[in-house]
Amino acid sequence: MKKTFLASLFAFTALSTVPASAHFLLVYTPETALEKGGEITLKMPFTHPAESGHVMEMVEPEEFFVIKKGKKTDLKDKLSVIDWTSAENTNTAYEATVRLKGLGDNVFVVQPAPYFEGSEDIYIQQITKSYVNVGELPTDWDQPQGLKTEIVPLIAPYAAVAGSTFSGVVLSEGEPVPYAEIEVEYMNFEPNLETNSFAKDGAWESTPAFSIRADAAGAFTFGLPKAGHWGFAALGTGPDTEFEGKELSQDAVIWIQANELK
Ligand SMILES: [Cu+2]
Repeated sequence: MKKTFLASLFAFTALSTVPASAHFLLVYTPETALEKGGEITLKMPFTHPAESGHVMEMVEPEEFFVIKKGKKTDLKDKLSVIDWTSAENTNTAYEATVRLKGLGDNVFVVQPAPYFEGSEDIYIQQITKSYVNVGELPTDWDQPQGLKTEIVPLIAPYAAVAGSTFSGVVLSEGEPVPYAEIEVEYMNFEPNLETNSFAKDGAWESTPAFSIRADAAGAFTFGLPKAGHWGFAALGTGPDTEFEGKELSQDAVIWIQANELK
């Protein structure tokens, strides 16, 4: 009896003790479902979007590309350095302006260089995907992109609905990751593409950082209480576990947009 109580107490503690500040690499554009193509700009700060928190210094990403109709196009020459400002600080980030041609899904992938997090004495590398659809033609969103680690959506990331759910499967080298630890955050402070900063006021007064687990098959489902952009980060699911003699957390990040039903 006592043991059961303690076990449940521990389970509760484990669920409710969530890192107050989760790191997320953004690959942000305001509208992820477009009627037609044209130029869009993606902003890529490495920061804490739920609280307009610390912006971490970014160096040039190792890879930046888009996949469309299964074809990979390198976009590294589109990257340029910007300064990103949060309520806490300003630091180096990246942006890219790209032209979307034709109908279908554009799957943007950033593989940043490992970032050294001094407070934890580890490197963090968040391999991040975001999706922009043109003309309501689904082409690529349900496919894995062959990344070292990634979250494969089971619901189109640009067509999720507020009040409904989002589901995905966590993969490491193409294989599901049972019971993967996933952090979920809401983009509470709207990014301003003109000023390269977060909005002053948040959509919510306080934003919980949600910590969930995938199931035995590496799949998870999360309810989306509010319209907007949601980030999911599977922690340490990549095959690389060491960088320059230190522990590396190679994470899989996906961004989705929950829409209000009209
Ligand atoms: Cu941080």
